[in-house]
Amino acid sequence: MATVVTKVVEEPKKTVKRDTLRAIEQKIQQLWENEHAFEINAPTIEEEPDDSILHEKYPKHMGTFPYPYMNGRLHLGHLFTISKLEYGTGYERMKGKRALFPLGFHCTGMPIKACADKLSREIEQFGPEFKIPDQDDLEEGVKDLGLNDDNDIKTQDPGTKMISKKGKVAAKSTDQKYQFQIMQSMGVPINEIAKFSDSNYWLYFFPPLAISDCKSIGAKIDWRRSFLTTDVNPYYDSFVQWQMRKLKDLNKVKFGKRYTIYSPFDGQPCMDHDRQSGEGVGPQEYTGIKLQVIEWSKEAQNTLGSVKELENKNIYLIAATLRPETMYGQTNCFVATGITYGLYKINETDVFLCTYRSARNMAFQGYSCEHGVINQLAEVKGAVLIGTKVKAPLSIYEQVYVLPMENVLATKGTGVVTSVPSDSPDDYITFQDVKKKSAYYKVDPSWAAFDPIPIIDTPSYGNLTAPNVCQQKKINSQKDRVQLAEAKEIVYKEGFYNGVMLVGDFKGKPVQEAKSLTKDLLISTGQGFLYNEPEGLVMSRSGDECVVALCDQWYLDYGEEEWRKQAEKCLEKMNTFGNETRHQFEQTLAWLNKWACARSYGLGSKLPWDPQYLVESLSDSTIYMAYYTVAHLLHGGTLDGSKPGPLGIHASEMTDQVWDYIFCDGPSPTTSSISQENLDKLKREFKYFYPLDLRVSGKDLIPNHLTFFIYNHIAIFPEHHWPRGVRSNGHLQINGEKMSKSRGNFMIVAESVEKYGADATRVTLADAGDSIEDANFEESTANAAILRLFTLKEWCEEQVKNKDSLRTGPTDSFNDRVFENEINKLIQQTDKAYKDTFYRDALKYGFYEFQASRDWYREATVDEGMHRDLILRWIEVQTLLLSPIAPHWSEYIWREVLSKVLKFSTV
Ligand code: ANZ
Repeated sequence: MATVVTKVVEEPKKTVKRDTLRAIEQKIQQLWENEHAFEINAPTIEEEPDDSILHEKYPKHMGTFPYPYMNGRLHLGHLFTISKLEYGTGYERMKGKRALFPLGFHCTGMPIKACADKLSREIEQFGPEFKIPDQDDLEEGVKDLGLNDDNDIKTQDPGTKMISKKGKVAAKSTDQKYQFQIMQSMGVPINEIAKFSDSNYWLYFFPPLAISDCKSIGAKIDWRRSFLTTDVNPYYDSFVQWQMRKLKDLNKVKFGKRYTIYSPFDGQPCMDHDRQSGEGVGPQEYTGIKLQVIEWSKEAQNTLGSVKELENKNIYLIAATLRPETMYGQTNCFVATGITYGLYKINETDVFLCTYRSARNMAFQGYSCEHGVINQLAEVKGAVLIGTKVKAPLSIYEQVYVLPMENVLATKGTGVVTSVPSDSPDDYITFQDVKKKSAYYKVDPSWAAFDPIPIIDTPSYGNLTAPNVCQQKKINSQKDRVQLAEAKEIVYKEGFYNGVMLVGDFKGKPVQEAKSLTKDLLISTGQGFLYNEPEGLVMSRSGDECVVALCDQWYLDYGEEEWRKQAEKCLEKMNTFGNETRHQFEQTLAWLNKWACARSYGLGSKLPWDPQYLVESLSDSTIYMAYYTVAHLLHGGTLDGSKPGPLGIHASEMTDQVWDYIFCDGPSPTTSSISQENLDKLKREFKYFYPLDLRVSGKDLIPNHLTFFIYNHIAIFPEHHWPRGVRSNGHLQINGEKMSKSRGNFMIVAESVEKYGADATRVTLADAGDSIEDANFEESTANAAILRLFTLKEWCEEQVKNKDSLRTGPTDSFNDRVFENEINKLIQQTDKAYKDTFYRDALKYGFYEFQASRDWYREATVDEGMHRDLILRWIEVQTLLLSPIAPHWSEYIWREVLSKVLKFSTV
């Protein structure tokens, strides 16, 4: 207690309560450590040889939290999700189960490597002490290095993503533009930073901090089972390789060309976790329409006529469309007068006219002379192109003209829009506008002297859907953007669901069928091609705007019908602790398909059959919960598996046969050097702890990690080992505002423990909210919790000390009976809340209302006095009800105040 006294002297009033609680917490944590309180084992085979009655006789609970990504410290966002599992584990333990909570550390993927590589470049520039010459040089240097202003240190892991996405640890507003500055802001001393240019250094730096952070909060984690991912750990590496080979044997991993979001700068696909922005954005497929130039406008002739490389070439304006079936009704083509277009050499005969952005995408999709290389021959402003005569594929009109449009987006498609006024409200209104004000638009009236052509018949709006809807909605100008957007939605839906083709090769067919038939026709006749681009802006962590590339890839065939059906079956039986989570899973399963599972840059395990690739980070993290069940026996004592664990098994002995035996009920390995006894020990741990009872995570992970987790489990494990529960939570705010480091609204775990202590932090997190909506960590609640826990501790101590002065005899006065009844009722309500994982309710019934019941009793019995047995029972029950949330406090009261003999941690 000496430390407490010194602190009291230094800061007498403010922190004495917190410091008293913290001193207790540290003492309790030491006891837990000494007693190995959270090391949970399966019953040994000697204890119970019969597998079939294991769970019944020795109930268990296994819960996991997505292993955090090791590029920084754990913060309150991590802790919020961890806390849900913590409370659950504490509760299950109290219910007499062997409740296991293991935690590993994720190091797979690009971010750590990317940061380490950036540091290497900065060391080259500034030396290992990072001496920046002056501010101007700094700015220049930033440009040279291609660093991004918004250089966040977003954590990559599933469990942490929810925070980093919202609260960017942006260097921007804090003026930190270099990686070394970001490291400084993370508390790394300047003379240590150079060490981080070795990516391995991160793997040994952050995990011990994460462990001490978790310990400081009192987490019930069995640390013997922890590990690092990637090939630094040969045991985990062997596990991942086994998993990948197994998936391949099951025909779940395939190879082929796929449109993939890709960073040209990084030279590889850019998956969600490698992105600075644009998470969840995928490729959007368009049909590229080739409108061949027949005659340049005068101005275009002047500008381009002299360009040698364009001579004798087929020049096409390229329009991107989502509605290839409407091409029969093209009346003109639109460009924006202000956009600069390029003319790009595609091959020896063809030149495409489009935006640079789209040419860059095309260059990675087979439309350039050399893969990924853009060959621009000339450049021209849209205004110059007006009046150019083109041949529009399939159009009823032989030739049409290029006209101006205001609403063309430079960031979508090719910047060239082919116009079908019969079925596009935007096209119709713009076309009318240009017709009416041809002089204003500097358009020769003959260029716009084309009528909309009826090409699709619809029941509600006839055969000129767009003009009819525009008239109904009284839209007159290109500027009525809101109404135009509404009209567009109506017209698209009506055309797609109810439209029938009136003209062309698929006359009489419904639009739904004609769409892809027309697309195929355009492509097979060379008048069109598939063009993909990201459906929104995607920036890679290296600050590069991503494109869609057609890549040869290994991919997991998620979405394959049989596999998906099984996933749905697994979901049906799973507890999702609320319908929101279930619905999100259902939605994801409906659209999720092929997932590229290999990449060439970063850290990880090699793809066993194609070792030029690494298994990417969302693919090596799907069934590792099973690995926890045996990790301590394989390499307990080291995170990186550098020494064999208690069974003396070497990583090289972990063959596929051995993994199959442990996890998949495979036959006894024929050639294994591991003794049968040890093999059975491993298998027993797995059989006991699996299936996984609960996976807790942020809701962001439902569309990727958590769905992959289901898919992989069902592929690899028999049905009785499929996961039983997933609980997802919302984002954590602090004081009602998004967590954001740049705005100072951010707290790492260590800070919170320092400021409020472990239990008050835990109480506040329990109070923060349980739904899938955003939760809120209120600092005032944390302060109030300190006060409440402290006062209650004092009160309990006092009651126990003076118990002889309390009333004895029968406990049957009216007040006694009401009080007892209240205690019993609140026990039931709290128990239910814990069971349903509604921790705010557990806190409400088991702490706030529980105290109110005592307050009431205290006042009601002013005359008769409180009954000793009831007060002692109340204290005991309070200790138990609060223990999952404030375990240190409870353990202290249990052991030191109530002097219980039985260790509380094993209650
Ligand atoms: C022909 C067509 C016919 C179209 C038709 C629509 C209806 P959404 O659905 O919003 O993704 N478009 C293409 N690039 C554009 C750009 N850079 N700026 C503005 N509009 C552009 O839009 C896709 C449609 O928007 C495309 O399909 C194209 O017009 C237009 F009856 O092509 B459509």
